[in-house]
Amino acid sequence: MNEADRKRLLREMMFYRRFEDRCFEAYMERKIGGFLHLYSGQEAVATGVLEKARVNRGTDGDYVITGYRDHIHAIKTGAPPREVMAELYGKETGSSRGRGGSMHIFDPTVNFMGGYALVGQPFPLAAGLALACKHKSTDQIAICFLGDGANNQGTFHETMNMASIWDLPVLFVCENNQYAIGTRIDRSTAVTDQYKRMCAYNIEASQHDGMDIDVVMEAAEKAIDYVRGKRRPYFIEFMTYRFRGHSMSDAKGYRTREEEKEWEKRDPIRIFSARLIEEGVITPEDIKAMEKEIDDEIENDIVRFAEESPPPKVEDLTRYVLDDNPDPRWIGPLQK
Ligand SMILES: Cc1ncc(C[n+]2csc(CCOP(=O)(O)OP(=O)(O)O)c2C)c(N)n1
Ligand SMILES: [Mg+2]
Repeated sequence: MNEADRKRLLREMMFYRRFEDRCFEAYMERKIGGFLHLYSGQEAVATGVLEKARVNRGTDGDYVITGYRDHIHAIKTGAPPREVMAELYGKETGSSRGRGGSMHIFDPTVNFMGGYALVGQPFPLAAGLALACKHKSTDQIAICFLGDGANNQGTFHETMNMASIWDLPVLFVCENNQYAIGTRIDRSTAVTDQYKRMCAYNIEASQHDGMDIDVVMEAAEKAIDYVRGKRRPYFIEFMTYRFRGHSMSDAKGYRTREEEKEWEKRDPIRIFSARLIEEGVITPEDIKAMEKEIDDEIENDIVRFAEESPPPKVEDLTRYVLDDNPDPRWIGPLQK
């Protein structure tokens, strides 16, 4: 990867962190309502995996699907950040026209297939997307991100079994942040290394550091090549940590400050920026300038767009609910 791309990746992760910090602030100002699950700390996973996937290619790209902690996955797949922020604000210009909110970002124009509130829901949907790739005989694949807590759902086991016996081209990305809301993984799960569970389904699997984007990219590239080439499922597990609470109302009483501090030392942005400085790719001054540029973009373009956009009209309440009245942007591959 050349220097310009490495710089861009650092900027992307810094942008994602600031985007989410800004969401936190807007929530405190009561401009964003409902549930809000932030991704701070886990940026290297979505950024690194999707960097190696085919994203931002309209409907020719790979399919990406995830749970409710979805803003950054949507943006990296190609959903415009303005539309993601407007969705959080519940505005008509949002990616789901303001009807979905934080947990339901959806943009089929770039094959970002959501954003789901139900834990475990994306597994079978990802298998369906992979089955569609198989039927279409393209070399597209489906990529399904999910948390460690989702792996005890019935859908997980049903999907793994089916993906294996049907040879589905799907990459399962387990973001193991070691907690499901306030429950530490060893209190809910007999086998805490999630990749080990794949031997029950004859699915290739591996586990890696999810805080170092270079490690993530290297592992993701191999896994994606495997799925795309062999037309078989693969399960990749990244060990990571969320820096904020599960959602907005979380005092984090279930974990110690010492543990949090240990993981904060492994902040993916800190690790990668230190490495780029050491490599001579970037200077601390460049990073400061980047921060300022990102702040300006988020404030003066993205947040402004969300704030100035109109809310949905009351008379449009049921619009886009039934398929006889679809969103014009979504007519196309989905309707064929
Ligand atoms: C079917 C279902 N059961 C329970 C919940 C409540 N719930 C929301 S998030 C969550 C924990 C999921 O943890 P994990 O999969 O590790 O994801 P993380 O939040 O750590 O990213 C639970 C139990 C839900 N949303 N859906
Ligand atoms: Mg978790």
